[in-house]
Amino acid sequence: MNKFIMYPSIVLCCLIAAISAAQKPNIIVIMADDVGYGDVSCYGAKAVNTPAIDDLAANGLRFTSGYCSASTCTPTRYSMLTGRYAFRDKGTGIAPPNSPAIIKEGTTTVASILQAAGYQTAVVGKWHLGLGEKKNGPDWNGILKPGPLEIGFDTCFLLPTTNDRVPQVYVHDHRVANLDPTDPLWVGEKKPNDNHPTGKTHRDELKMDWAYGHNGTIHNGISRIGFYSGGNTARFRDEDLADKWIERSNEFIETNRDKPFFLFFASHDNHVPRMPHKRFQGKSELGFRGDAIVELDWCVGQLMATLKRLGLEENTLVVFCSDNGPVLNDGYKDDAIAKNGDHRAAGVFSGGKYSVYEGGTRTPFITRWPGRIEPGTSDKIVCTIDFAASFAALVGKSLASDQCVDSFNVLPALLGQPNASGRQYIVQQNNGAKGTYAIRDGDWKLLRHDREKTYNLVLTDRRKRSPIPRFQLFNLRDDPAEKNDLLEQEIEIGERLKKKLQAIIDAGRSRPNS
Ligand code: NG6
Ligand code: CA
Repeated sequence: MNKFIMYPSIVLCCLIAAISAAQKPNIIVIMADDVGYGDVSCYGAKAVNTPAIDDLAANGLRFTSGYCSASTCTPTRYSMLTGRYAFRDKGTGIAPPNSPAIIKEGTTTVASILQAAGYQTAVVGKWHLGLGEKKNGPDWNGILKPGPLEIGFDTCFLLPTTNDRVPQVYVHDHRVANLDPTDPLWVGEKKPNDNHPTGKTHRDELKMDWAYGHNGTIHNGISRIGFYSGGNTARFRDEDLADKWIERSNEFIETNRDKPFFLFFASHDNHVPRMPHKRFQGKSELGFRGDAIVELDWCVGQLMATLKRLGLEENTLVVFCSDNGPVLNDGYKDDAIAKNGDHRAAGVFSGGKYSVYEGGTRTPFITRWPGRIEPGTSDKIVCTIDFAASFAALVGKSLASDQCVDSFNVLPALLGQPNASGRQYIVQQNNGAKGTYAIRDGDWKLLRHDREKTYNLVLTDRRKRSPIPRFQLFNLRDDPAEKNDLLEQEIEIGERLKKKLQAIIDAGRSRPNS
């Protein structure tokens, strides 16, 4: 007897499974680097034009209260992947060149949740979450493990840290790509020998000078944080990064066009050193800082064109976000301040990168899914830390109470569903577990600086820190720029928020136990 007649229910089950697998939407998270609220034209920029990002917004949902969870890179990325506030865990601050893997092997992440739901998962671009065992750090000439593949990614193609840190090599899955074993790669904190040229000793030869820090090993005419030697066949040019990210992303998307996939596209634009490809140089009024945003926009356009070409647009949720707010001078003399004119990189907000004023974490945030997301604008509070719980809900997975403990399911808000509430509150932090926090609850915002002084203006040199009180209280509806401290007037609100923030810190979690 024909097997299909014998086991009709099995056949039916398989069919249903196949159909639902096909219907699971692909997910692409595009995370920009150091791009502020006002840095793209659909959020008000005039001196830089971003047609592809504007197109996402015109055909998707543009959030006016979209956040990343920290105002520096490593903690935002840590929280985005793990769904945990980075301040809960030591070692989550800006990672140095030889940082071991910060996220422990086997941790539940956005990637592992989607992988378990049948997705093919990839990260392409800037990693900055460390590689290798805690004890030894990255084994640059051997197997770079643990890394993304140990926390749910099927494949990765990475810039290991940020490009102002050594080394300038790609990591493909567990290895440095194109490494010649006869020319081993060495990475360290001190000069390998007295003759090693650095930004200090060979400053006149640099194609872009450093302003502070960034005066270690020179590669491609730019000196960096840290030192390295060898690995010459593996080294890339800064100008080619964006093209490489697109090439590898396109390959991944094409290979997996018939399966559900998750792509974390981690652009390096516009982090320093800003060195966009020649074809983007001079394409904004802001110098290389703006030109790098134009390069990012080109990448967004390329990804969208690939989806269109493969007929995947209707079945792909695209999320555009940033890892922290803007900074102008971040250690290189690239004229970002001189050419800024009246451009407001953080929009109407105060602060920027490194700060817990709104400019540090309130960033462009757009979701797009044709047919599922009604185009428009949303004022709901959403955060990159919510991807884990929200995408889990999207693919029908539930989270155990000890998984992704600060990630809220804001899927209805991300999809713009009527009556969706988004978050009621969000905790903001600057870097690692150092005690600089803010909590936004509705329209109220309390800032708490336990240790560090803050950076008041995006335009200032970040070394010029100005002291501010330990606590400040603002009403964001009336005072989005956080200029009018109401702590002394609104004593009850201030006390309530101080307690709420402390309770969230003490509880070790913030998603209610379900
Ligand atoms: C800082 C660097 C800055 C940048 C930042 C990380 C100096 C003086 N400053 O320590 O240039 O690299 O770290 O940026 O070295 S992030 O976006 O990756 O968090
Ligand atoms: Ca960043």
